[in-house]
Amino acid sequence: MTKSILLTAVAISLSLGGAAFAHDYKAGALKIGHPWSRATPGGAKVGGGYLVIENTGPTADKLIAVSAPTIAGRTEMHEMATTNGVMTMRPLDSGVEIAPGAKVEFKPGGYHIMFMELKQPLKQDERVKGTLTFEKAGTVEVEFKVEAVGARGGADHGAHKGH
Ligand SMILES: [Cu+2]
Repeated sequence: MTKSILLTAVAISLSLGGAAFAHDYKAGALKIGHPWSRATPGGAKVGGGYLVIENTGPTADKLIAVSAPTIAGRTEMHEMATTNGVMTMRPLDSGVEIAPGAKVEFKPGGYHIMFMELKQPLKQDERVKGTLTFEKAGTVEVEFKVEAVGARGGADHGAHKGH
């Protein structure tokens, strides 16, 4: 069953300049806050993507796909967790639900977006175009702001070396 989807993606404050500005998007009742990524070393084949999704509406929605074809051959959603002291990561194949009133954070060490098969290194201060697809809210175009290599640092992506 295909429904036509009314989508509103509103980019706010993108034109203010300066490195530290947050940027936000809207898709129906969903608020998408500050998509960002991290600069990658030259040979890296994967990069991370992070953002916050808040559901201000009365019904649940689900992030079912992310893509960024200009930089990545494919893009997945993953969950990072520590089990018995070992960092592991698993693909979130069925997507990530955002319950009514909930705020889901994609951040280093937790849920994250993985840009795989990188076509070029991600450079600090670049903006990377991506598309988020929600079950109900439809598709939303966003830009991931590339921050410094160690942004919100930590050894959180060590487990990705095996990708
Ligand atoms: Cu991952």
